[in-house]
Amino acid sequence: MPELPVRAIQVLADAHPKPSHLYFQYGTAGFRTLGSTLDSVLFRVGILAGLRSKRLDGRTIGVMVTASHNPEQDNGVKLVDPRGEMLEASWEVHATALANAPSTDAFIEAVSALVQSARIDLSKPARVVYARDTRPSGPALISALEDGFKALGVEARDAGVTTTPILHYLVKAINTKGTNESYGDDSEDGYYTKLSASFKKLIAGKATPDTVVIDCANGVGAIAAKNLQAYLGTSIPLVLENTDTTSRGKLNDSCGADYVKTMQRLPPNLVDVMKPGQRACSLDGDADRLMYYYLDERGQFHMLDGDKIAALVAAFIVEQVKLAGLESEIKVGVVQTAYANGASTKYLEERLPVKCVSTGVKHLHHAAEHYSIGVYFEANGHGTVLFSPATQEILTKHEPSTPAQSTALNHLINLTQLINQTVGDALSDMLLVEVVLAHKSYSGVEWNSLYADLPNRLVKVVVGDRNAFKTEDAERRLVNPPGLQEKIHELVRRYEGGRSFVRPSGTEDVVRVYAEAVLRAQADELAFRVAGLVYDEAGGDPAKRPKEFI
Ligand code: 16G
Ligand code: MG
Repeated sequence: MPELPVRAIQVLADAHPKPSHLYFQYGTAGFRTLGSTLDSVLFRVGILAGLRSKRLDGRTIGVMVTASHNPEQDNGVKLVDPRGEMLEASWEVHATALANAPSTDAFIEAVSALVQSARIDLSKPARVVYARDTRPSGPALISALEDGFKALGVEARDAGVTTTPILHYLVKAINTKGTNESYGDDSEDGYYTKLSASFKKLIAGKATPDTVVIDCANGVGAIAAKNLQAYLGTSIPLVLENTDTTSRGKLNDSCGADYVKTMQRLPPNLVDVMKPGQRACSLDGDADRLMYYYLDERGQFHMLDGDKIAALVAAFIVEQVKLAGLESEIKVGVVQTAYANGASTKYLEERLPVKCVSTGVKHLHHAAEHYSIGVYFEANGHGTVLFSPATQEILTKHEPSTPAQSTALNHLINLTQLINQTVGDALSDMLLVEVVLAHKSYSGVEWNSLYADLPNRLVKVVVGDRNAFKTEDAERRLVNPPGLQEKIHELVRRYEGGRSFVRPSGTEDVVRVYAEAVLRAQADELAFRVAGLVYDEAGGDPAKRPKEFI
């Protein structure tokens, strides 16, 4: 039985000491904080990823270095499991334990304990594929990660600077290579070819889509969008904006999907670019979120968020399943979180099964796996569509009995190729949206009118200890602090169409309050009043109480 290469780990670990005053937590988005503090974390993640691979018999694990939509000075790292999915939840605890061991000796002890408790066979190979986004802190963090690989003897493949969804694609493609479940060629070329070829098939015979403006958030999505554009050729005219990935301070600055969703307005530098009636979309800093919008004839901004994408896509898939004559065999369902606009939930529930789960991709993804075709989107624009293995088999084996059935069946098969089934993917989702719009002959206006969003408001409250807030029922009800939920409920009752919930953030040290109501002013008032309750309950200093917390 081989032993841990303690000496090699020791020497390299000493070169990446843990800052003594910091505590790191592997949360919904992996480790994420100021890039300059993450050196030891990256080294240790290198070792952790290797151990995870050994545990899974040498299957390839992914490591993505990114902080997504966060400001440029932040960075982060997350692990990707062999099927291209988020790291299994039980290993989040191991990640946190390894990251916080105070010294090299304590770290080696923690690694040994993990090897024992997870029964890791050290004689197995360790294989990892890794990538980073465009953040300036990326190269140094990657070299810390590579030291981790070196210490454990990991066979590591550098995927360079690329998007989070492409890294997930690579992981799945590598692990399914040569099997009958092969996901595609394990290269960026394989990814672009797969997306562009299926897109072209899906829009064949339809009018070429109008020009779409893509706000690339000055991030890695700009590089990927440019590559994709070359593969797409003339099938769809794209105009790429916010593509400056080299000037400091530009990443996610007044642009990108998160900016659009939270500010509910155009990125300022698109104001002069967009013409009335024109569609545009924003990617986030690692290109796994997508936010659509358009300006109407009067120049008014209209946002088409993750909920609107879910409504558009789910209705289209249901229609194609019916047309293919597969209604009784294939059940389509939708997964949302409590942040889904109430109007979207109502629209979807009238048409198909809808499930609400806790925030975070892993929860949505797992719930979506329970349907034959599971559509999941968070309101913030992260989402995808999962086709179960049984459904994929039905699609390949089904014998259509009419030309119309055959056409719909082919559309569904091509959708399984177009859609990134490992994780939300802004570029794949953008092409998916354009396919549906082309098939329905919808402009942004018709798409937007599927249902009218209820006015809503999201407020952050800074509290002493966000961990004092505990929720149940997919975060829709607070169980701690005791008595607070009753007070919220009492308030909500007074607002027409009122709904509000409170949950601790998984990525920031705050508590989030969401509220919606039939009228804009009422949604705002409800959000601020609930925020006031939270602030008072959490022991906020009365002198510092924000004045809008009525
Ligand atoms: C992370 C999650 C996203 C979630 C957000 C919530 C992943 C890959 N990303 O970005 O799904 O919506 O966190 O943030 O799981 P919050 O907990 O701060 O509200
Ligand atoms: Mg992201």
